[in-house]
Amino acid sequence: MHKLPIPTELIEHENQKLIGELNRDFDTLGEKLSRRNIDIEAITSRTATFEVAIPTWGVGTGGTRFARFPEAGEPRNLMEKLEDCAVIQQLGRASPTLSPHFPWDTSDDWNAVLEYTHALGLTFDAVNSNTFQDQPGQNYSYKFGSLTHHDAAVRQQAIAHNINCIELGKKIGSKAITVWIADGSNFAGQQDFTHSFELYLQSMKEIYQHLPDDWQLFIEHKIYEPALYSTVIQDWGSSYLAAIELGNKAKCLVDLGHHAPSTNIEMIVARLIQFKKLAGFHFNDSKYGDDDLDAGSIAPFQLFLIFNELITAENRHAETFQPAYMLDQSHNVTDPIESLIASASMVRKSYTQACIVDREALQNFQVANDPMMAHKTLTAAFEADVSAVVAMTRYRAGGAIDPIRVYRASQYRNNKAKTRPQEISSSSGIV
Ligand code: AFD
Ligand code: MN
Ligand code: MN
Repeated sequence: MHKLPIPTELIEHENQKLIGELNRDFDTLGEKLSRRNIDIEAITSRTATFEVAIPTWGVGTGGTRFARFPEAGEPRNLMEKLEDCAVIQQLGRASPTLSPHFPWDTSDDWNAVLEYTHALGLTFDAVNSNTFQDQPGQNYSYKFGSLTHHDAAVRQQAIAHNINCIELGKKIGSKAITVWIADGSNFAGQQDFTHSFELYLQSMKEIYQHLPDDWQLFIEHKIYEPALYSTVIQDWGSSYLAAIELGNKAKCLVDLGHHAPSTNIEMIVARLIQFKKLAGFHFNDSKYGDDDLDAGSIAPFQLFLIFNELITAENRHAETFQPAYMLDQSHNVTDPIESLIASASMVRKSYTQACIVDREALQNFQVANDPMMAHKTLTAAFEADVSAVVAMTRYRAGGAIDPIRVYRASQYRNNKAKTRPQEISSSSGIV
């Protein structure tokens, strides 16, 4: 095992100061839960199994379409991104996998990348293709679309890129590709909705043919942006239709920020689970659109309700139920490492809360047409402070009881600022 970025002694030293308090909080919670016939140890073991992938693009400072304010010590290449992901995992212990984005994550020595990744105790999750941006040296522009462009040559270029992503993914041990396209229109009348969807299906079928048997194809829908009037895969309906057309290996990925405000996302999740088409999630939070804020920072109840659907399915052992979980956020005003640690912890917390819902009581109240008690049963789980369980999973796995405190004490970013110079440009980032 490669030397991990944060000194183990520092984690132990900081944990020593907090373990007494954590044990007391854990015991108090254990006692409360036992009154509801819930064994805290069983819940803690279950929580420890919940993992969420880190996107390689998440460890850099994000940006809006107005500007990006890069920080000193930002990772400049895949190896440095890997190191930052290792910090997140070392302290938080909830995110041992990472999701690369091509061609952003290039390397001329994939063996070295793999060796370093494994030495840091990490592995690769789903790969992501990028046909929403032109790359230097590319023959054709994606300005007017990629997989759905009118010109077959542009579509072929986009298809070839996706196939290339699968090939790269095979080298690094991925088992899925996520396809999000920016194709759409800005003007009523600009695009023939039916024709563009036909072209999409045609292109995706070619990509699908190249999927290895044990791979999956994740379709990510998004209601708008950068296309502002219509997008080709605007919602879960189009995503579902495409997944059905393509076959069993194609599923629908839900990015929490990709819906109209006030959409009942947990219902979409329930439907996709019922019909075996839920691929997984890109977790983040939002108030207005694809805001890419930290998971659970604005609408924690919604996050809980989504996990409630997932746990319902997990408990039923829903056939083929193995969703992929990832954080997809843009950190514009915080240190990305801190935000990603906090977000991974937040999704674990929601998962834990959903695990302690008294499902038998809930079902009985539903059947008895008692909305008040059904609601109270559900919200009792949301109101429970299960942070001690989440902190205990970190501690027992060798992580930090208070990971942000240890991260700050480690001076990791300041030390990196000495070897990773600050980018001067203030170009716009991912929107
Ligand atoms: C864009 C999209 C989407 C996608 C990401 C990476 O909004 O969330 O997952 O790019 O491809 O931000
Ligand atoms: Mn996303
Ligand atoms: Mn997005």
